[in-house]
Amino acid sequence: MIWLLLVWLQATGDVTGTVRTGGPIRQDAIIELVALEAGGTSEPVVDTLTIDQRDLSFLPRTITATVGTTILFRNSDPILHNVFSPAGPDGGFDLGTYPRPAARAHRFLEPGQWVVLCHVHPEMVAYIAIVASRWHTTADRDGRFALTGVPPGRYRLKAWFPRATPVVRDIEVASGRTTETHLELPTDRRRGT
Ligand SMILES: [Cu+2]
Repeated sequence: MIWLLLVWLQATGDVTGTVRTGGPIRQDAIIELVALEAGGTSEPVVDTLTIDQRDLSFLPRTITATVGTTILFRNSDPILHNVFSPAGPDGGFDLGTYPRPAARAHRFLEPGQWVVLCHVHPEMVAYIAIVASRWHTTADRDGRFALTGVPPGRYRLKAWFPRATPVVRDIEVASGRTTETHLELPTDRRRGT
C-alpha cells in the first residue's frame, strides 16, 4: 500500500526555469507547455479567473488561461472603470463602465492574445494569453517560473512577452524529477516594457 502511494506521488514531474532578456529584467513572461506525444497530457482545464481593478491598475496585469475560461473583471476602486479589448481572435469586447463592487465577465473561446484597456484611464492595461494547453503560467518579477504536477513525457515549452513572438524549447519531463530550463527572450524594442 505504501509502495503504491509512493509510485503515485512520483508519477509527475516539475518544470522550473528562468526567462531573461538582453535588456532590463521584465516580469510577466508567459509560459506554456504543449504535449508532443499522442494521447497528450495537455488537455485544457476550464476555469473562472478574476482580474481586479484596484488603485488604477489591472491586477494581475498579465494572466494566462485555457480556452473556455471565463474571466471576471471586478472594480474595487471608489471610481468608475471601463473594460474593453479593441481586438483579439473573437474581435474584442466592451464590458461597459461600472462602479465598485461590480464584476462583469467575458468568456474566451479561442486561443490567442488580448490587450485589455479602460476608456476612463488610458494608462490602465492588462494582457491575457489564452492557450490550448492546461499547463501555463507567468514568470515572477525575477523571471522565475514553475509548473508542478506535470505527467512525464515530451513537451514543447513556449515562452514569450505579451504581444511578442514565442521562443520554444523541447523538454523531457520525468517522474519525480524537476526539469530546469533557462530561456533568453529577444527584447521587443517596438513596445518597450
Ligand atoms: Cu479605469
